[in-house]
Amino acid sequence: MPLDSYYLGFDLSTQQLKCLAIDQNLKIVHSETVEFEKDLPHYHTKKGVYVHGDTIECPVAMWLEALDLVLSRYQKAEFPLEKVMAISGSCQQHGSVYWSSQAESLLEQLNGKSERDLLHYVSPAAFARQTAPNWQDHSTAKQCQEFEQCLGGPEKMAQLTGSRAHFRFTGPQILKIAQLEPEVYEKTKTISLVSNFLTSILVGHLVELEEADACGMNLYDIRGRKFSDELLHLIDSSSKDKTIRQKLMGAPMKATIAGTICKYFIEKYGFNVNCKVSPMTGDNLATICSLPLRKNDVLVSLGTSTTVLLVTDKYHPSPNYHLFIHPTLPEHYMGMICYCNGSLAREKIRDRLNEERDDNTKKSNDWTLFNQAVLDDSKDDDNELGVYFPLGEIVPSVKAINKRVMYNPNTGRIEREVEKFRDERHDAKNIVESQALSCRVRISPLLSDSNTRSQQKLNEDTIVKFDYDESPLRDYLNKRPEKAFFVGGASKNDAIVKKFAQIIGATKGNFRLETPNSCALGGCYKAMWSLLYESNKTTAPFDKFLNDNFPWNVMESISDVDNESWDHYNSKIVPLSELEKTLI
Ligand code: XUL
Repeated sequence: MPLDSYYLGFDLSTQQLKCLAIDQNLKIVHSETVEFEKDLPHYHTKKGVYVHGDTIECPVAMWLEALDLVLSRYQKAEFPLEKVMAISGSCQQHGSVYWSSQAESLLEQLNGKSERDLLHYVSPAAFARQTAPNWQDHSTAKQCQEFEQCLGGPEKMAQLTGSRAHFRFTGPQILKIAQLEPEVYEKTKTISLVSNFLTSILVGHLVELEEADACGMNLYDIRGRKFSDELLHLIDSSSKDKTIRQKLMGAPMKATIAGTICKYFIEKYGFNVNCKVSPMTGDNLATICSLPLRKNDVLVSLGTSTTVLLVTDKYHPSPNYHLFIHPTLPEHYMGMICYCNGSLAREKIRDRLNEERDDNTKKSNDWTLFNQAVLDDSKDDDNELGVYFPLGEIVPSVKAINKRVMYNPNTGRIEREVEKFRDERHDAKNIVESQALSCRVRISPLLSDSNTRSQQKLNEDTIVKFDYDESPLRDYLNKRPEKAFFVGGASKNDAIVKKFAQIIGATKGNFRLETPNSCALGGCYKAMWSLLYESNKTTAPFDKFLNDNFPWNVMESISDVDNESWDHYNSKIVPLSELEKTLI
């Protein structure tokens, strides 16, 4: 590659289109963002979407305008777009675009013309529907039921497609459109996700779905690596599912390069004629490409909600989380666990502790008391456990509830429920412990065996149950992630992150970093590696390439590997399982 090569990563999310550029040393060199509500007010979206009751959608034309606008800002900044060697990116998952029969010929114009803008060439005639259902839509309860009934329940659904049926997933969304808008469905020649919509515009013709993102549809048989005949048939039984199969353009794309950028972008913005486009993927999938995550590594995002992403080669699906094919590592999957109760639940306890004080920390969002309590290792709470779900929880799937119990440390069995603990401060420690422990036991079935064994005397034959998994305690005692990466607001809190690190128990280190650009950056790295790999400039698989080239100095190495603490928390696995059983 020429020495000054650049790589672009898009992030087409709910509220904005970002475009990030890195150089060949993986350094971020430029960024431009178009905010939909502010920069494109004529679409009248609120936070990027239209909300009508449970139905949430976005105008597709807005994305086309945003693409021209973000690239014109690059041009205005005199960024050398002719030196961009490859492009990829991240798009909101699950959204779907309904193309008309004219789409292909209209896109074809992008291979010759560039005087007008994308909107002029493509919209509205290329679309059978002017809006795309958005991932926040929750209007498909009926269709989700039909999906799960078709296969025989949530477990069967998760087994086949990596997730149980979800309102936002594209299969139920397409079924809803086929049922409620039959004329639109009829007029639709091609259906794409947001990811292959953007790839198609950049290469100037319709391209197939990207395989990892296709796992967010409830339609893809992940192990068979093909669409499920039964589920396609459920959407469209008219011609033995042939029509829907054609609409989805046959099998998803597995290639690392989707094509070369089309003439429109070369002539209008000065892109290089050889600039390659690697398929865009979903935002969470792009996020794992933004960090040097390898098999058995885990990313914990401590935000309003807690999200855990991990790389695994074990296909162990559950109705409580998601598995997707990994976008860049063959034979690997990405696990995604989403919890509802993260920061807000912790803040409630922090505020209560502060209220007890009569100095000026009272209402100041001050974490001092909370953090002192979290790090208090006098172990005077070793027979206590609490779960704190002010909002209904996804994992475990239960209604809003707070529950505190005392258990017998010798057997792990619950002895009694209590209104309060002996000391209110114990709530701070217990909430962080039970949140982290919940992450730990849920990732466990997705991890390979490690060599560590518990030093404690525990009855390893005791059966523990978490959600749909029932297995002996022993299965949880020798599974540890290798590296753990902490991101999101609460990762800045030393006490919270330290406790999470102790309990999750990574064997090769804990890291913390700020990731304002993770989706777009994952796109940049995917673009760069795909091009180098395709052109034989590297033979390294994606994870090795990124580990070798990653700017590790952006990362803070936090708390050393702490085997003693990890072992200590093994004794709370049985009590947590027992406590969760009482919530259902
Ligand atoms: C993932 C999901 C969201 C959207 C947001 O399943 O629905 O993360 O992708 O962009």
